[in-house]
This record gives sequence, structure tokens and C-alpha cells, in this order.
Amino acid sequence: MKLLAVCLLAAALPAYAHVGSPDVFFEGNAGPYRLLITIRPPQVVPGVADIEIRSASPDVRQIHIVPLRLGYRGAQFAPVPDIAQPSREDPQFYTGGLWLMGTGSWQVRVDVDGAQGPGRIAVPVPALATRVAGMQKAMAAILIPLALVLCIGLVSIAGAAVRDAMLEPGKQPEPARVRRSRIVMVLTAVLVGFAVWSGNNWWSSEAGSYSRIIYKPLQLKATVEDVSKLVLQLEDPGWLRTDDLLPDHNHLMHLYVIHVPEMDLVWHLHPERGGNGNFEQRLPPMPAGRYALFGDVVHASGIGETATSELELPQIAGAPLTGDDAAGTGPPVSKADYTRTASPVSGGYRMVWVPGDAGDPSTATAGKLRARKPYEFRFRLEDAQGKPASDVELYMGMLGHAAFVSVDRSVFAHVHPSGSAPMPAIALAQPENPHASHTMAAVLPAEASFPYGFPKPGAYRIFVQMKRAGEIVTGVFDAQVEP
Ligand SMILES: [Cu+2]
Repeated sequence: MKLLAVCLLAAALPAYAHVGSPDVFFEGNAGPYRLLITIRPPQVVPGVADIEIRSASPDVRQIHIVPLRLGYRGAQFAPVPDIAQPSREDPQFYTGGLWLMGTGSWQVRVDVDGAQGPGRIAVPVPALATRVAGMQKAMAAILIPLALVLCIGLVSIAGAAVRDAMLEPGKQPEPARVRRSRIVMVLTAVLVGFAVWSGNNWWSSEAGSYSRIIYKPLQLKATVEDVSKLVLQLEDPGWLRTDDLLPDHNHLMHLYVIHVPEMDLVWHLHPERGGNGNFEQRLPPMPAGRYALFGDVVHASGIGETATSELELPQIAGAPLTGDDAAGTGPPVSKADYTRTASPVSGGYRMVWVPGDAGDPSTATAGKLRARKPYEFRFRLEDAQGKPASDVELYMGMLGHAAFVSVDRSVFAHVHPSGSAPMPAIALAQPENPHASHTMAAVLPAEASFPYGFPKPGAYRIFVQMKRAGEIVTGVFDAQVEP
């Protein structure tokens, strides 16, 4: 019984990174091959995850994909990998579907074979049941009459067997036989009814245990104490732990605070664990107003979650920002210009949204964006003369951090140059090379790129943070995403 409880708990652990943006986007090197990988996890589990892989180079011959449990030691006994199918229109684009058989933390291992030899990379992906699949009406319309035919058939077969089986051809059954046959038919009908009733009970109990593993988001309760101390309480929705969090870039929580509805002010803060398990953060100076909070945490399973809340604040005198905490400003989103590609940052510098070349389908270009399409978003820091910045530094181990937020706040995704998977999950998937997608060059490039695709059409704001000359700078851009 105890074992069963542990298994149920393990199955219940998973939760969702980001808000309204379940697809995983990943960019990294499988040996010598640069790949942009999209994994669309199923909404019901077991279910099929759709995999899309775009190779940056044309010398790939074949790609194999296989799903494995994340951090599973028996990975050498992996199932036989599937072959990803190349697209007819774009030979560098491959697709495939993989069954994820249970809820929890998975990885998709991608093996590439090509002119430059073999290459391998693994992408973490959470499999979470987010809904119960109902039976389609058309299917029910076919199956229910068929089941009725079976039940009635069984009853009449049993009756006929008793009435007619021993009868000589051409003779009528005597009344005693007819009576016995009726009794058998009634008994059979009772038995069949009981079988259907127990089947329905079994089905309902299976459905009940499935609904227990359906993902329920972590709740966040935000209050302000002692004038300027933000206190965040993570609330367990009944089946999820909040004491198993892993640090991501040395911080247990990455909190975006966005002034709403205009989204003209943003803070990227890192609350620390306070007493009694709460998270606490000294707030910086902030004007009175309404604020949306998006707090990213990562569970020990490698699955990330974003807990959200909104609160009304009075004017906060606040304390100056320290460490990795950063602030940014942009124009009000009601005056958004969806073709604007330059965002001024401090020191006379600016951040530029770098467009794709004509005919380049994978680079996101301002003003030309479609939903459910994976892109690479490229941003460059430039000085007043338009020269790329030469003093770029890593910001929390990365060239940049980006947040994609829909104006209606139903979508929030915190994305890194390696993609949308949390870094601890990437480290679990790539134990031998956790920095597969980190830049380790002595002089850092002035450009950061982020793989991401918008889950649905609408207006979005993109906050991009990079660091130069010891200062974290924030670029603010707008995107109108077409269906
Ligand atoms: Cu980040």
C-alpha cells in the first residue's frame, strides 16, 4: 500500500513550465550538427508527442528519435529508435511522433548521422495530462448500437440454444422447453446487464484515477510586509510538492514582475527562501499600480513550473537592485509598434531585433510572425554608432534571458539561448555535457538568439535581457502574431 502511495505521488509530481505555452523549443549541437528542435507534448498521457527538427546544415543523412525517462539509469535498454521523416519541401526539416507512456519527466534523444559523422543530443520534455479525452460523438454513435446488438444477440443465442439445439428438424419445441428457454434468456440478460454495469464501474474508477494525475498549476499567494518586502507563498494544489525545488542559475525562483496592463515596467528578481518556506524579496522603487507576477521554479524531477499572481501595490520607496536583479522600461503596450526593431538601453546603446535573410524560414522577423511556428529570435547589442558591443558579459551563465508574454497575460514563457527547457532539466538530459548550448568563447558575441514559437495568435511583448560592462540591460519589443 505504501509502495502504491509512493508510485501515485511520483506520478503526480510533474507540473508545467511557463504559462499557456506547453511546447518545448530547443536549440543545440548534436555533435557537429546545429539543430532547432520543437517537441509538442500530448495533452493526454499516454499520448503522442510531435517532434520537429530543423538542421542548420544540409549534410544530415538520417535522424533517429527515441523517448526515455529523464535521468533513468537503464537508458541503455532503450526502445528501438524511430526514424524521423524528412520533409518533401524542406529536406533539412524532419518530423516524427513518439509515444510517451506515462506522466512525468521525459527526454527525447536525437541521434544524427551525416557527412560529418554521428552526433547525439537529448531534449527534456514533461509529459503531463492536462485534460481528459472524451469519446468522439461519431465513435459513440457507432459503438453503442454495436454493443446493443452484441448484448441482445447473446441473450437470444442462449435462448435458442436451450429451445432449439436438441430439436429434430421440422418439429415445434414443446411448451416446457419454451418456458425453460425464457428463464435462461432472463438469466442471461441479468448476467449481461451485470457485466455492463461492472465494466462501467471499472471504467469510471480508471477515469477517476486519471483525473487525479491531471496537472493542476501551483498557486502563488503574494503579499507585502514591512512596507517593501514581497512575501510569496507557493501553494500546493493538493498533490504537488513545493519542497523539492532545484536552483536554476543559483536561484530557486526567477520572478518577473510586470506593470499591467501597459507592460511598460518590468523587473526580473530572485526571491530567496525566507522563514516557514516562503519566498521573500526586497522590492525596488516602484510606482503605485497593478502588477502581474510570474515566478519560475524547477522541481527535482527537472520539470519547471510558473506560478502566477497579480497584486495592487502602493508606491514603494524600495531599495536599489542588487546582484542578478534587473529592471527595464518600454513604451506602453497600448501604443505598441509591431515593426519596431530597436529598443534603446542605457549608456547610449540599443538592442536590435535582427531580421532573417529573405528566404530564411527559421529566423523571426518583426512584423511577420505566425502562431505555432518555431523561430529563432536574434537580438544584438549595438553602440550609438551601430557597432556591435564588445563588452558583453554572461548574465546568469547565459548570453541572454527572454520573456515572451501575451498582452492578455494568458501566455508567459521564459526562454534562454538553449530554449524553453529549464537548465536543471537540460543538465539531467545531458549529464556528460550540461553546457552543450552555452557559449564559452573568451570574447562574447554581441548577439543572443532564442528558439521559441508562439502558441496562439495575438499581441505579445518580448522582454530581452543581456549584460554589458557590468550592467544588465533590457530590450522591449512587440509582436503581433497571425494565425
Ligand atoms: Cu532566464
